[in-house]
Amino acid sequence: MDLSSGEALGLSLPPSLSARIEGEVAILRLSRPDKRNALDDETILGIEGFFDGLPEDSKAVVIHGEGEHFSAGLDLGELTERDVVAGIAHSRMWHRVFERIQFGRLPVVAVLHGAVIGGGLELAAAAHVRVAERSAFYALPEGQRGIFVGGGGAVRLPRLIGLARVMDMMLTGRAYNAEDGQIMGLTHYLVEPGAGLDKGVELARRIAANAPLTNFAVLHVLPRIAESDPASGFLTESLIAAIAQDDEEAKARLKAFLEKRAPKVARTS
Ligand code: 1HE
Repeated sequence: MDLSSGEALGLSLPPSLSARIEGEVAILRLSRPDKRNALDDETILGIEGFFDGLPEDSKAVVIHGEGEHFSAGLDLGELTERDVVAGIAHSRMWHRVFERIQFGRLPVVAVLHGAVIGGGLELAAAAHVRVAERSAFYALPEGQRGIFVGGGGAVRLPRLIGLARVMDMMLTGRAYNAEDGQIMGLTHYLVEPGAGLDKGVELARRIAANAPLTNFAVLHVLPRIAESDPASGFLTESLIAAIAQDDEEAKARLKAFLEKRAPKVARTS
């Protein structure tokens, strides 16, 4: 896909970010390759600005990185002079922005390649679908750097890959490769180098074609059900199922299937 054909998004983003529109899909690129897409405050706040400024008709988002790496994580150059109070505020700022991704209006696909480290992995964990190119590798070198994850990784990563793995990664600095990440369920799709963005946009288009209420329920209701006690979860599931099926969009889609106007589920090879 020729991404340069996409329409530039008229947002004022920092130089470390760029954004384009491909129909219903908005594409955000981390564009600071000389610093391996390290995430400084300006970039994190720029990500927030991107999500705040998305056009009404955008239906899904893809995030990817320019250059050889997705992201080297927190910009370590910004860290040295921060005291405890400023450190808490900084981490809470990351939390706010990444919550905006995870619990925002639109499904987000992250396309990962090269280094996906520290805060870069935390950013990826806030997305809803993750595509990895075979070059991707994952690490949490916070132990070696004398710091701790601060972008929600302590909450999101154990839920994705298990507490034991996250402990090992943080204690020993172990890195996992793209195949490992796929096997452990960190990523959903594994593709050849250079094929990630096309795959991410293809998935985002498929997601954008869903009924809006279903996408809302998957983003906002499903995670709450998964975290709740089973009795509350079952009840909430019944409520959202009833609300979704009552929507005109659902009725039209079900009718289309019954009248053989909608595609069947394709068997996988
Ligand atoms: C950086 C950063 C960064 C690179 N902050 N400047 N993250 C880390 O501990 C990862 C640190 N980075 C690396 O291990 C490597 O840079 C990479 C494996 C990602 C890439 O290696 P390479 O050989 O391609 O690049 P490089 O030569 O190491 O780096 C190129 C430049 O990017 C260089 O700057 P230059 O001015 O000398 O050219 C590096 O200093 C710079 N650079 N990574 C600042 N992270 C919310 S809490 C989250 C906590 C964390 O994220 S901890 C994990 C931090």
